Amino acid sequence: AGTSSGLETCFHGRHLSPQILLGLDGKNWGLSGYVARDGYQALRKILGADGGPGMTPEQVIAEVKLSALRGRGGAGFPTGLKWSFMPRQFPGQKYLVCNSDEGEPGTFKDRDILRFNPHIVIEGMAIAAYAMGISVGYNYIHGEIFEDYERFEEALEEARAAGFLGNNILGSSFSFQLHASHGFGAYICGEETALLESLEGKKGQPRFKPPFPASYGLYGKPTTINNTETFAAVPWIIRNGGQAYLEVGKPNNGGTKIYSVSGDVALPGNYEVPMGTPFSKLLALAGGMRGGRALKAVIPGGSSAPVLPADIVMDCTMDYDSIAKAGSMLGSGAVIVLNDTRCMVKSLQRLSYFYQHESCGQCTPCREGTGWLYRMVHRIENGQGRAEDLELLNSVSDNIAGRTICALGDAAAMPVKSFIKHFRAEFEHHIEHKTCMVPAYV
Ligand code: L3W
Ligand code: SF4
Repeated sequence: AGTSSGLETCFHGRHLSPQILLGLDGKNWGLSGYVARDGYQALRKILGADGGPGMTPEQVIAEVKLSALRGRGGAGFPTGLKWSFMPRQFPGQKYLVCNSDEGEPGTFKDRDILRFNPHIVIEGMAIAAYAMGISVGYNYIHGEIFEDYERFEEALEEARAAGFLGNNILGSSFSFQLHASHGFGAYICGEETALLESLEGKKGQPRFKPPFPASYGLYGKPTTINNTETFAAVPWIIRNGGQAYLEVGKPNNGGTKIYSVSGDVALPGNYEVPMGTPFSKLLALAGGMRGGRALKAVIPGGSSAPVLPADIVMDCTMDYDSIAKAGSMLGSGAVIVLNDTRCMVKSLQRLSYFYQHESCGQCTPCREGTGWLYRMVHRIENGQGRAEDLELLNSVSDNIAGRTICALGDAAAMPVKSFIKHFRAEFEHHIEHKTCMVPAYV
């Protein structure tokens, strides 16, 4: 195992130093390659299998807290804090779950981690399980990616055979059984409680929160769920210390982050850069604007994040706090770049179609509201808009946001409000002149 299959030809990871998450050059993804890159040293360290004193679970959590690692799935929740929610003395089964159900439009980072560096996720999960006293874990992998799923299964076999998973890991008293689970491709199964329902074999529909999974998770048991990229950051933190990871990034935003850069750039792909990297530098790394066109707007954190006009985003650094201050979200780190030929009405129409299609239909504001949003944007795009439509769009969005079981409702509403706020003239032109004001697509 390790260098088989033609998947490597798809590798498009580029990075500034240090590179922590994606593995070297997309080659030798297997155990030997990972071990040569210091793989499983962190697991040896915490278990004292490197000849050192080992680390207590509390010490592991303290390092993760110090690192300022924040959840890479979209919410940016502090990882060490989440781990400390897990009840230590719970008498029954507890679970660890990795959310690899990457479905956010524009996001394609987790599949590259699974494809090029699967053992880093396994090691990160084993360390997390040790820190929280968990003996069983699952990696829920998006249902529409097949080769990456099979590769992860292969990596699991390698890790079990080498004694990094299973009973009495590396001769210690710590045991951890890790399994892969293949999802079914629905976007909503990336929402953590819908994912749990799906993992239990039920229809993937979100649950009310609270209770949070930390107290009522898989099969009703305490469960910690983290994103793939979050787990992948953990081995480096344990090897090098939380302080070192923090210093790679900026205060409250530790380490590196993978940005999936897509749209009108010359070199779309995954870029791992330190937190706090200026947006302009990330854009340059992605080859700049394709064809030398002007930058019009950027969706900085996946389709759920509000759009930012060029002048605002060019002043941002790529981290949770800077993007939030600018009025958007870093989200999952999907950076969608739009040039000056992109029609913002058409762009919003595509996003709105996605959310009305992916709504699970459980709550009325989302089920009905996302359909309303799509139909209104569709009619504006098609020259049938009405003068009152923009206020109606804002009103429907306000009546969805904050009134639903899960964040999909907010995610559908936020882009609408931001597109109208920043590009109102384009919407008004469509309504008044029944045509588009921007030049043709390139
Ligand atoms: C215990 C408390 N646990 C919060 C836990 C909670 C969760 C995490 C964050 O949405 C966002 C959304 C999408 N006791 C707790 C607690 N927790 N308070 O902390 O929770 P929350 O509710 O802030 O976020 P969320 O529901 O996980 C995620 C955005 O991400 N997004 C979506 C991306 C989708 C993908 C994908 O394709 N898989 O990445 C992108 O921006 O809109 O805002 O674990 O349990 N008191
Ligand atoms: Fe389902 Fe939408 Fe309600 Fe989420 S907000 S539970 S996706 S209907």
